[in-house]
Amino acid sequence: MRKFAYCKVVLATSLVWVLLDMFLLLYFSECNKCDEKKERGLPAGDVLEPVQKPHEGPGEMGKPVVIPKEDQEKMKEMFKINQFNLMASEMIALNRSLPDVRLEGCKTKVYPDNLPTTSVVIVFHNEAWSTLLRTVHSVINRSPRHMLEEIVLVDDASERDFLKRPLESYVKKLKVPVHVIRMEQRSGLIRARLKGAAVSKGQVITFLDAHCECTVGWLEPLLARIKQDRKTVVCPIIDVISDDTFEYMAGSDMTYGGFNWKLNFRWYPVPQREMDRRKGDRTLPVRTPTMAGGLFSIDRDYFQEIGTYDAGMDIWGGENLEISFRIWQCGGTLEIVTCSHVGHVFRKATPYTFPGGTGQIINKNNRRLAEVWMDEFKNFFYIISPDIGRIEHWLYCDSLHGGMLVFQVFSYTANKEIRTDDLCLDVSKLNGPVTMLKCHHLKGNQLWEYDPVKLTLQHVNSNQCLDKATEEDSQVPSIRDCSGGRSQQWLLRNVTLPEIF
Ligand SMILES: [Mn+2]
Repeated sequence: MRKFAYCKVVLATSLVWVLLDMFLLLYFSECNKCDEKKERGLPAGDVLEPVQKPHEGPGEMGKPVVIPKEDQEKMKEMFKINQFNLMASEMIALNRSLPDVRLEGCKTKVYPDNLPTTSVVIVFHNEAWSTLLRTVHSVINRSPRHMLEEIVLVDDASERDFLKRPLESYVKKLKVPVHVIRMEQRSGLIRARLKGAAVSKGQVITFLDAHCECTVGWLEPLLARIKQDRKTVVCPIIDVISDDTFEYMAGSDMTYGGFNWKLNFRWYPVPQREMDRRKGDRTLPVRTPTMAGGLFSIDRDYFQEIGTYDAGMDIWGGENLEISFRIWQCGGTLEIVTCSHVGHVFRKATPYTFPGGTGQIINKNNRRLAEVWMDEFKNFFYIISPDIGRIEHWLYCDSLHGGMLVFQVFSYTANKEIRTDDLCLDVSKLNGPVTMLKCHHLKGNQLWEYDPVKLTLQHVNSNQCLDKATEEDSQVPSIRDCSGGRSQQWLLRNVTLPEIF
């Protein structure tokens, strides 16, 4: 009887131990998710949320967030604050998982151990908590610790309270030094970036926007390229984070940066010559004429040597082309490193307000850009934007549309296209009206021969001449049999072009 009771005690205590073991085991295996739980907190509260399993939960693996019907009204209200779906952003973990969107050939590349360190400089103005901190966490979680010197957050005079004390105490707890620097008054992107660069210590300075997410392996190829050649300024491929759903969508390695004569930054397909130069290897960096501006890495000393940014530029606009022209004209190289992917929330409208309005600031910045870096090419800019300053009309058509005078400026290019921005004058049938189609550079229906004596523009494929729009049949010019009449005479106003033309 006593023996039986003894057995019961042993059995009961072992059961307790087994349960305790199981409890401990479960507790510690869950613990890697404890940090995640902490990081999901918004500044306002310590609301306990269920621990997310990785790759589940809203927005994990870069999946789109769907807002339930009943919250749609509130969602629309919140959208206005930052011009992106703030409600969706706040539902997503600050350290959400993302897919590995790199080309297969990138995943197996090996980089040297002794890469330079980088400081990551992020300028923000009234940024949302969730997007700003998601940027910071993605940098920390996806950068090798020994390459990351620090993160410098430069506050360009934000008004929101949570970006003051709460931000400072939050970043203090992170495992990488994060410094918050304040501009005393609204200074604009350039001056804020320069201040961030000045206080940072890494050999390389990496600028990021305040609503980005870095993906696995983003940093190593950027730093490796700068180590190879310190005069190379490098940009990652900029992936798209949807402003509506926060879905993560891989950007293309087949587009690079250019600009039009209004001095707007534009994406264009990577030309064949650049594919040939890389012998078809898409994992090699692409030389790009310009950068989008928000995301790039540059060697600290080289940044000084080229004179950094034009500090006379206000708020933003034009600074990305300015630094692109500066780099190329000061003996450097600008590249998109196709093995590096960073996501960015692209917005349809700017949430920022500027003294004097956005238009004026961008015009002023663009004038500085044109005057400093473009030599005679600046004429293209002034011609195409006559409201900006010295008005000088060159090949233009004026047409009346609903009582409003519309100026359109076309350039007759060395390839014999009649072009405005990236659209070309195209005609596809005899006696047909002209249309504007994307320039294909294959001549065909976009090839025009100008006769400087007869003043005609002959459409080569059809042998017909460009003729003025007639009152009765159309609003736009057409091609008709060449008659030598006045309605087929076109004056090309010249701009002085440099020797290379
Ligand atoms: Mn941005």
